[in-house]
Amino acid sequence: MTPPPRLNTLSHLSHAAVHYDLGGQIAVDRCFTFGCVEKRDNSSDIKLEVAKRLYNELVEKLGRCRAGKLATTTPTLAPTGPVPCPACRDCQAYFEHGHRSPGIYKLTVSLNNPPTFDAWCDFFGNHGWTVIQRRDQQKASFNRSWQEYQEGFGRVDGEHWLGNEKIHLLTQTNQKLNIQLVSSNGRVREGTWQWFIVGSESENYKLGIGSNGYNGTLRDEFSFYHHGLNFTTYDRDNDRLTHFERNCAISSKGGWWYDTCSNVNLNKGNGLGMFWYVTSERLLSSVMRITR
Ligand SMILES: [Ca+2]
Repeated sequence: MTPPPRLNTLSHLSHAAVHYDLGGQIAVDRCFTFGCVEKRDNSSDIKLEVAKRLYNELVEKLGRCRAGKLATTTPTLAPTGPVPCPACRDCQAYFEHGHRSPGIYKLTVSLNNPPTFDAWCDFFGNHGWTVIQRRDQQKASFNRSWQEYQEGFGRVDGEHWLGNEKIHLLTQTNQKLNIQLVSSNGRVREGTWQWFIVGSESENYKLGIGSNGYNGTLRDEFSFYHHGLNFTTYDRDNDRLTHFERNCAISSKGGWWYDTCSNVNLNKGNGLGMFWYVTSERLLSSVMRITR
């Protein structure tokens, strides 16, 4: 983790605010929150209840900022454990606030347009990972409409798709993607891509995934075959299968980034099974998760 910046003077608070907006670190979080009160306490969108709760503590912190005392201390994560994160944008931000227990966390991707939502966070490899897809029981249907894929479906503590709009918002900053698959013989395969982005709805939630720096035990069929493809559902055909206006999402019974159909499809309908080209074993579970 990059060491948090040191705050010597009040003039550094604006830099701290920018830093916080870009992902945040605990050392600047509190000073930023106080600055937020100063600048925006008449604004309707400020989370006043949070500001009030922290106010007294922040006054003391600001005093230390003014005195330059923060420069003489090393601002680090609290050694006693996780600290509250009222506006964490992703699971990596929770990691930076000391959280290490996998579970459901509330994410706020944008303060100005607050689509606050629940997501499952995993913590490993010095990162907090936001789960965007999980299948294990293969009981939840993934044969869903454009709107359902857009908004997300399922339970975040079970089988689910987080939602294309949320994934789009989360991938506005550079993201890594990790996929883990478990086969019926118990074999675990995984892979991590260093660049992953999902476009906006007007771009048909187009997939961007880079092969550079890929590492894992899965053959990288995902970036090789699926990079640059639009998302398709049974009611929104954006695939490259044009013959007789056929739709890959209908034949595969699930929404995905289809070409003329797929070498990788983790949303394939129940009964058809999740699919990863050249992996002949039956796949029992999958999880897709992202981090900064
Ligand atoms: Ca088609």
